[in-house]
Amino acid sequence: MSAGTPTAPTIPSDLAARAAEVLRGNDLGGWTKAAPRLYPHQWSWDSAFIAIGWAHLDVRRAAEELRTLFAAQWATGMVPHIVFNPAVPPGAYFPDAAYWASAELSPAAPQLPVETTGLCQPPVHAIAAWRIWEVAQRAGEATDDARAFLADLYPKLLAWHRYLSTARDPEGSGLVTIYHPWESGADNSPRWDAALAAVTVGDLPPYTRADLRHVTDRSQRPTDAEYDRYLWLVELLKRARYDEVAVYRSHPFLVKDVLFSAILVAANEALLQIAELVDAPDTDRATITDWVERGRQGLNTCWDTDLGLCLDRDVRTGQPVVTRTVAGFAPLVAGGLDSERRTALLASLDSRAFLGHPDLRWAVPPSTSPHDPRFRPRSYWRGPTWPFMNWLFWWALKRIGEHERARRLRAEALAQIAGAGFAEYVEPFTGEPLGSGDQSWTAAAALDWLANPDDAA
Ligand code: 2M8
Repeated sequence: MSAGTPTAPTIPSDLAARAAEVLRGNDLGGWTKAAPRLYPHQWSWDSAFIAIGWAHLDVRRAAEELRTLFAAQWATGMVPHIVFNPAVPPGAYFPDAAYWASAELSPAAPQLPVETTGLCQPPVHAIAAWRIWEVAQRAGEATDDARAFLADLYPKLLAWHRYLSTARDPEGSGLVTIYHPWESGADNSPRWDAALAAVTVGDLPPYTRADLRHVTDRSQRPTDAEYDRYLWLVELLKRARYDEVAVYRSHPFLVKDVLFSAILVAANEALLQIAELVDAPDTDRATITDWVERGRQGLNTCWDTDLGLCLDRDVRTGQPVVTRTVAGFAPLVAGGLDSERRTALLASLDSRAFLGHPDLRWAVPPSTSPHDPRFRPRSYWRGPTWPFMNWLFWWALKRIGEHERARRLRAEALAQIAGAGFAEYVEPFTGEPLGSGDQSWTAAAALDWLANPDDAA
């Protein structure tokens, strides 16, 4: 099936039931593992997408997912990228809680026994919280409980967004700085190659990777050289005791991440809706509105006319990061586009570099464009397609009124899940499922799409 061919996928009637089984299988009561073995902890942005899935099964359980995550929020407002599962034996996931030692090193970290990493991930949480509310409303479950959940979460979300808009953007650029590729969620994307190449790995204690025990085909996971750099960056963050000012002064990896920043813009718009619902003070609303505007202006400064994409910026060199990845479509997620920018972005999306590539098995965006020289179809964020990314772009297209494109993307993405199962990621040409099976956020995306057939466009 080529990208240009209209598809009429057959969606198995039990797909929603199977998706629900995946979530239930990964449910540890109050929070959900990102995947059964490869990811046995609670991941921040996975959790937000997972909550959307839960909303279709049990609104209270959906709310609980976010509540558990935010119980581990740092005093700085940061929502940590992983909240560790104390029941996981040492060595089963690496680097583990003891390695990060966040409570020992930083007064801002949550108190033991809660243990987390010292990094964060894209802020999709307000988007998820609002989606839960929408689902509850549709199901006639927009109860006092659901409203109380949003009222309770609102100040935490505000503190989270404030942290990102200040500590992570001391320049006031509207763009969020990440300290580590893990913060982008797109770990080994070519977006990080140049900044990582500039990192000199120092005296790193020996370590054993746990991921390769679960995914034995090494080509699907980051390389050892990449892992050395990931761990060296963690080492440096630990030496700075996770202190933002110290990190900003000395850290060798500081990059303005456009997709992260665009998600923050969209999340701020969701936060405005929540603010309205919970009757937050006008001053909060004015602040959030400023963040939205600043974020969009920041993204405007990252536009690359030749590629028709938005590019990350390396803070250390001041240079744009020239790559063709799905992150380049960040302004579609941020919204508020003028017609020229919108036309250019949609042309890039439809082009042979992305959805119009004739060899795609399903017309869903590859993480890295097959036209990028560093494209690798089986290697993690260097080419494969990611079901929850399809959800994010479907949601974004709908939000900006591109209903027909959203409808097509949803149909193709569902056909992919019907064909490849609840895989973590998928080879874009062959449709081979890669990484972990039974990945929670893949199941959550399926549940959200299947619960609302009228929501297709
Ligand atoms: C992947 O990242 C983790 C590190 O955070 C890993 O490779 O061990 C990424 O795909 C990330 O976006 C995701 O949140 C996580 C869990 O699904 O796995």
